[in-house]
Amino acid sequence: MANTNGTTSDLRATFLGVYSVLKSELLNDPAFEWTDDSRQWVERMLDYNVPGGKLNRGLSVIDSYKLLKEGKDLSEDEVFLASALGWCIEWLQAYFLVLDDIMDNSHTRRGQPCWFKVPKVGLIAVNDGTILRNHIPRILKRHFREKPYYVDLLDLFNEVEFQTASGQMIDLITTIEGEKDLSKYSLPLHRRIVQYKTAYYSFYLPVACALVMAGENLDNHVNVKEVLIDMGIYFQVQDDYLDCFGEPEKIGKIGTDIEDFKCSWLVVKALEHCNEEQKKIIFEHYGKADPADVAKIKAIYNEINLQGVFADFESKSYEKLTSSIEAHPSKAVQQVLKSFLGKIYKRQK
Ligand code: GPP
Ligand code: MG
Ligand code: MG
Ligand code: MG
Repeated sequence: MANTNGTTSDLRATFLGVYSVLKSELLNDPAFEWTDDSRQWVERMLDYNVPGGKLNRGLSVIDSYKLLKEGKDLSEDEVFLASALGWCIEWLQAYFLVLDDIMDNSHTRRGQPCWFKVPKVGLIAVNDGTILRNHIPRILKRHFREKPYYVDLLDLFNEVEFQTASGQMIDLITTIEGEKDLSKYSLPLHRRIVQYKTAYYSFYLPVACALVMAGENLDNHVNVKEVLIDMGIYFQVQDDYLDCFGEPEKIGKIGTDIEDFKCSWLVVKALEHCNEEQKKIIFEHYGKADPADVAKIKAIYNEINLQGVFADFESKSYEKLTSSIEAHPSKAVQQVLKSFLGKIYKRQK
């Protein structure tokens, strides 16, 4: 049975089964002298932070690998390996989110308090992030060491992590206290931030993992990468939109972009569409924690119908992405990209 993500519930169950295997390997890693306390801490930390999301990135590795194999049935071993790579991306995502929530001073994530907000966790979460990050090469070493593409995988994860951390850096330094300057917020700056902080790890990485596992050389797939980066940018614009206009119960988090003075797509578009009077109000009240300031910004977003501006962007992006996908010579690759786009178009969470 296919659910709304186009993934069968069977596949999801298999994928979750692989999580249990990987977790138990990590909790018995011979490189550390475990105690009951330490094992329990890591197990609780993993269960809290790794499997609770939509799992889109992880499941996409298996979906993409299948499509690249053009309908041939996958062996049990191939399903396990594609799932393990999918989980490496989910681990990477967990690591990013644990730290991002501290940096963004967020409250909730996936419908529960952010990990650093949990009693007795606090800034231990920083080290937990480091542990999560270190689990990735351990998973890869255990399951892929003998593969001819092992180095390519390590290199891919390293490159993508560097790109993401660099994107996060520019996301953060635009908000430095005392240097807040809305006049530098523009569409090109927004694009640069979101391309690096989101698109590589969320969109390029799952397909790149599947391509590497299928024996492909990534240098031969630059055009696939370009489409995925554009899709990732569209995805982060949706994230920025949902931060303000999404339902917290559906997206599982409470937005903080206005309070945090983020270079969000919404504020960039608001500055483009507002009149001088509204602009003055935005300059005065953006980036303040007081709910009264936030309400003033949201009122302007409504006055200038940002929801309509976004709806327009959404349909235009869909059209553009679809035509770039259809320009690709391989039908299998087209299917991979279309399945990605289908999963995120008009998403509410
Ligand atoms: C999403 O930004 C970007 C990330 C989660 C990457 C974080 C990278 C690190 C190196 C820590 P966001 O803050 O808009 O995401 P969300 O809205 O989910 O908090
Ligand atoms: Mg955040
Ligand atoms: Mg952030
Ligand atoms: Mg966000």
